[in-house]
Parts: sequence; structure tokens; C-alpha cells
Amino acid sequence: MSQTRLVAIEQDILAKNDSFAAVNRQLFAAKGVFVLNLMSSPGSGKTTLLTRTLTDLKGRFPVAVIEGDQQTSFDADRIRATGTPAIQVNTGKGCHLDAQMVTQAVGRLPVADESVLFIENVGNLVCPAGFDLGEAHKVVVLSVTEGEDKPLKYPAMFASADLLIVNKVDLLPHLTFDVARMIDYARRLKPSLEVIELSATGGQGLDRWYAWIEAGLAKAKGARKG
Ligand SMILES: Nc1nc2c(ncn2[C@@H]2O[C@H](COP(=O)(O)OP(=O)(O)OP(=O)(O)O)[C@@H](O)[C@H]2O)c(=O)[nH]1
Ligand SMILES: [Mg+2]
Repeated sequence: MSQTRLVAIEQDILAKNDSFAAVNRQLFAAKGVFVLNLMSSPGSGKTTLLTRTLTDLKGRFPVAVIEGDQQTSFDADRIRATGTPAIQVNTGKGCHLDAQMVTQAVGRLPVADESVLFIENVGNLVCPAGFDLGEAHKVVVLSVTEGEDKPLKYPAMFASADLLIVNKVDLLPHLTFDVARMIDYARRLKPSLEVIELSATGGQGLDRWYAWIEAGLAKAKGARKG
């Protein structure tokens, strides 16, 4: 296949994705839904952070979750165990969710007006960065066991995010991970990147994460009324 044809196909795929993302974003704006697209490498703690968040914030506002994995419904089962509605999307050989998958999942989920919708993307630091799902923010989770160099090795991921969550800080006493250096690398790619250091299992830093979510939801509700 010629390089020109390859580029043309890639542009077609992204244009189709963007048109579904625009539809999603319009729906979320009309309903005042605050939507976050969580991305990370496998095992950095996305589902653990979500289950802890859903348990701690239970009853404060309506929530729904879309779970993306190549196979299994393990993560959606973990979310449903908290009493939160969740849909699992299996991408098979695909390495990311796309906007059309989100459109379809939203049609099958009870997404309430003025609610929060969490989307957990397929675990890897490459493909999810390129696809707009119609979210308010992309959130990248990096755990302290993964190495400070990850932002520079996977720049598109960190450049696409608005919030970086540094997870598993409870493990720092046992590691040589340099948090400040990692944050410096990430902000070279995205100077405005916000950072929250936390432990999804230990609980340190979760208050800041919860405040960030509540502020985002308040903004989505305000925009809807306006
Ligand atoms: N020590 C420690 N372990 C954590 C923390 N958060 C998650 N874990 C552990 O990390 C492992 C992976 O967590 P998951 O939540 O499944 O990670 P994930 O990002 O959802 O993984 P994928 O869905 O496979 O991409 C589990 O064994 C968790 O218990 C944390 O803050 N501290
Ligand atoms: Mg998970």
C-alpha cells in the first residue's frame, strides 16, 4: 500500500471518529454530564481507583461507567459490585475505545442528567491517546512502579491529557521513583497538565481527586443551565 493511501485511510478513520465524538459531546453537554476518559498502562490502577471513588462518593451524584478491555468483563463486574451501572466493551484485537463504541454503550446505559460518566480505556500508553471519545478530559494514570521515563517514551499520551494521576504513592518508600522528575518530563509535553498524587488503596490524596471531579461536574451543570 502506498504511503499516500495509508495516510488517506488514517484520516478517514479519524474523521469518522471525530464525527461520533462530536455527537457524544453534544449529548453530554445537553444533559450536563461530566465525562472522563481514563487511560494508562495495564495494571496502574484505573479500576481500583474507580471502585474506591464510586464507594467513597456513593449517593453524591449519579454515576455510570464504560469499561474497555480487549477481553473479559472482569472490570465491569468489579464496578457493578459497587452498585454502579457499567457496560463492558471488548475491543478484541483493537487497542483502544473509539467514539462510536461510546455512542453505542451510552445508548445501553442509564446516563442520568447532571451525572458523571467514567470511561476506562484499554490499558496501554499508545492507541487511546489518538481517539477523541467526546469526553471533557483525558486523564492519564501512571503508577510509581512504572518508571519516570514514561512521559518521554509515550509523549502523545501525556500531551493529550489534562490531568495526570500519580498512583500507588504508598509504595514510594520501597522504590527509587523520582516523582518530581517524572512530572517535569510530563509538563515538557503539556505545560498546563494538572497533577494529583494519590494511593487508590491507601487513600492518600483522594480528597483532591474528589474535589477535582466535583468541580468538573459543577461546571458541566452550570454550562447546561447557561
Ligand atoms: N499498592 C498499591 N496497589 C494498587 C494501588 N492501586 C491499584 N493497585 C493494585 O494494582 C493492581 C492493578 O490494579 P487495576 O485497578 O486492576 O489496574 P487497571 O489499570 O485497571 O488495569 P487494566 O484494566 O488491566 O488496564 C491491583 O493488584 C491493585 O490492587 C495503589 O494505590 N497502591
Ligand atoms: Mg482495569
